[in-house]
Amino acid sequence: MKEPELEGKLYGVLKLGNGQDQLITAVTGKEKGQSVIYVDANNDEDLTNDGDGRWNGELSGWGYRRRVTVQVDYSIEGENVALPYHVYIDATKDRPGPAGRLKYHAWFGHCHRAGTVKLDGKPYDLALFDTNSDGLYSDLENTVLAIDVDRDGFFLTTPDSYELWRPGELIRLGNTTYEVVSISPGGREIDFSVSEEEVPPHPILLPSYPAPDFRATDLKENELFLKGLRGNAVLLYFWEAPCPTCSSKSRASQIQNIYDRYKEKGFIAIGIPMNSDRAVLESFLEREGTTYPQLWSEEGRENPVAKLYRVWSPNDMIYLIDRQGIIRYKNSYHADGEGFLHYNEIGTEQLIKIVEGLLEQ
Ligand SMILES: [Ca+2]
Ligand SMILES: [Ca+2]
Ligand SMILES: [Ca+2]
Repeated sequence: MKEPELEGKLYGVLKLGNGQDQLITAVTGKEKGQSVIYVDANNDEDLTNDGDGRWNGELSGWGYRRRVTVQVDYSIEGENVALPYHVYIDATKDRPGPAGRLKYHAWFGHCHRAGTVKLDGKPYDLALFDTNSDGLYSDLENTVLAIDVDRDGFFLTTPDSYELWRPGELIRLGNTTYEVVSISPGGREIDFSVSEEEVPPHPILLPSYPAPDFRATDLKENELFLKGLRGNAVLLYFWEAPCPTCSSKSRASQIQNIYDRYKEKGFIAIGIPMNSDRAVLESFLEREGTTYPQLWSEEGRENPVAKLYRVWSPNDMIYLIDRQGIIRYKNSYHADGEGFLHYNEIGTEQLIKIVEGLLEQ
């Protein structure tokens, strides 16, 4: 291994792909007093011929990031083939280097496995994301699929996107439901079969689209039917009760204040707690003094209404639905300069303004 001259060298390896050489070496240390990292991106056992060692990203003050495209070996029909693969290596600023603090991952938004597939008689752009960063796409339980369903040239990759399929989800396009049968390790080939099971297409969970209907039972055994609430402005709040000893006033109780203020004018709030422990939830609600309906499912984070709205973790997602059943607001995600998704926080004042706007309609 040919190496650059560095002070205080620390080594790391990335294990990627399934080919001849699955280990890609990286070395960090100091060069003229600066922290650097050299990655053997072309995997030729020479750390000096892959460009300079500069970190090329900052992590909002606390760390460094190196974006690098490495050549990963894959075994394809008995032959070794190197394919490009994006890797992100992060390190904390105070102690850049391995010792458990150097972390690498594939970046969700940038993937080197994109192509076209013909499904339901039409060509679609498709991309694969390797969510466990091992360079392999064949482990279906760790591979997410994106299809440019609306053909606008972009993959919408928010977690609730209608253009994204999580592992095991059936794919509905046009009149056909598909199932992913297999993906080659390098992600260049994907086999679909037509499923006998029929599923509806993913709902478009964006403002100006209809809110998906559901029928569910609340903690007091009342049945709630979203369609039956037409004529009212409805707030849906996906959440999970925190520890019973937390002290600050919760978002759940802020929503209670809005509910108290506007319920006579046709405003309804519905909580969708993703707790699996009913006692924890009920004692929290009692302490916070909330009275608006809270749906209850023993399935916790697998709550069917949360699944319908593609809420995968209790992230304080709020939807505001107008009197006609149309989504008018959601505190969705935004992408930062690096393309990473962040959740948009909404203040109570802003929520009130939106509610008032909906009630005037
Ligand atoms: Ca090299
Ligand atoms: Ca994988
Ligand atoms: Ca699209």
